[in-house]
Amino acid sequence: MTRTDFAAARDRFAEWGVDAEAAMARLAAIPISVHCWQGDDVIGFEGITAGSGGGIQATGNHPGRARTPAELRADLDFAYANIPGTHRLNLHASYLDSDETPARDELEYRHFEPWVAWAKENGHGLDFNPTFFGHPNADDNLTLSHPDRAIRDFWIRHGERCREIAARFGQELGSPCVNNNWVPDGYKDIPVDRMAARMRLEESLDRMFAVPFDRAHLLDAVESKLFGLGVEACTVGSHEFYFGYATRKGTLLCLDMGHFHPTENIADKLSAVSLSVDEMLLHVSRPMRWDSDHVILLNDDILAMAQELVFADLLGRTHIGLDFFDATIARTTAWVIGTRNMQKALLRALLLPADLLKRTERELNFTDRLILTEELKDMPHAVIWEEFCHRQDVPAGRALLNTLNGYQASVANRNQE
Ligand code: RNT
Ligand code: ZN
Repeated sequence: MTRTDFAAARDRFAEWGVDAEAAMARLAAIPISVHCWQGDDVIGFEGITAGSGGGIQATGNHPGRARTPAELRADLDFAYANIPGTHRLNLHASYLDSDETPARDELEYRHFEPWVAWAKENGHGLDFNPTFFGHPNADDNLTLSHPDRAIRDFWIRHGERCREIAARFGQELGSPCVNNNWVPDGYKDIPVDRMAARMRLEESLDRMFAVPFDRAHLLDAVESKLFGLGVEACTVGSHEFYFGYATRKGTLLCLDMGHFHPTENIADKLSAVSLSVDEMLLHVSRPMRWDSDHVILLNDDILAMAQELVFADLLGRTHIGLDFFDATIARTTAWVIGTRNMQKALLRALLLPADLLKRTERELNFTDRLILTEELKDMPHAVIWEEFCHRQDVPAGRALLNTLNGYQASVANRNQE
């Protein structure tokens, strides 16, 4: 690509009243919260090798899985170096970096200090998640809604410890830490007392969230789900449950793209939810037939969602997190391609003439709306993207292929015993 290519593309956008420079500047300022768990198939560093549990599953056995926090950080460093912009890391509580082996309800900030040091050094904000799965106390796929009070109390304590840790992350890094709560709770077969389960979940959450924290340090989020493996009949924390909870209690609502019926898209939900909830968290994912968490593609779902964020002016109160895990391909490549796809989708949205498009709809001119949305698909977005990568000093095209494969070759001999 030459400078002339870029200048020509920029002029074509300008003909539509779109400022490509401004679009790139906005994109550069949008942090994506990259999820640690793509790097090691959701296993974590507690020494439990049983796998993730809770109805979520990374499938595949590609060589190179990170086995230690140091390896995971090295992989992340590589990934970030190939993603334009400055981004956050989304950690799960099971990813502690410590010689100690604390129980989940004994976790403390010090068990995560190396992550904070690394984040400070690299300018990454940190987000956090209690880990309510992959643990003997979650074997029934019941945690915060478990009928046994002792088990509920254990998970409430875990949630409390995680809020303390997350708040400290936010304080240390000078950027609020989004602490997202997803519990696997549900029933394989048709329950007869959904109400009791939901009341227990609500009560546990209330206790967990009882201590107030400064919103400059900690933002609590809750994540709903439709169903999971082993909990096909009922999920206690359904969309209605958490939408209501977040609205009433003032937490963030996390919308995961894989957690709805297959023909629903959260692109349609964002504007609706945003009228009741102040801030939202996204888990950008790609469900295939079920909540399969495939690496996100630059497909219609992602494009529609990004367009909603831009057109409805929701970027300022939406935290964009990723949630996919594929172990059949190079894990660092999955991070890089998935995150770049989220950014490409945002860039395309930022390069649309929003006012012009909105006007056609206001004027009920659906014909022009159709002409414009379809014609604009052929605009030279790729040229702007390549220029953006170039300015941010990250590779694109064939250079990216070589870089990604070169790194994978360097980790492929990691022994997975
Ligand atoms: C599970 C949820 C949840 C997890 C992560 C690992 O269905 O999407 O967000 O994927 O917490
Ligand atoms: Zn999720």
